[in-house]
Amino acid sequence: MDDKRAAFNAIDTDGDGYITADEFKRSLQTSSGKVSDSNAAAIVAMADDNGDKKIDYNEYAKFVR
Ligand SMILES: [Ca+2]
Ligand SMILES: [Ca+2]
Repeated sequence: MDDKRAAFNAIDTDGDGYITADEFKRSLQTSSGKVSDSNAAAIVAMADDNGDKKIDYNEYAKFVR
């Protein structure tokens, strides 16, 4: 398993294959303190190519490249 996939799976805590703003916020909070709902949503929106408010693995891979 490559690092990017491992990182994606670590953020996708319910394992449905999508990172939501909620999951993203939780992952950031553990590593770097407080993140507001709107900040988490803004970051998700940045990576979200197809506008479904979730980040799938392809979008994630493109975002962190
Ligand atoms: Ca998920
Ligand atoms: Ca998406």
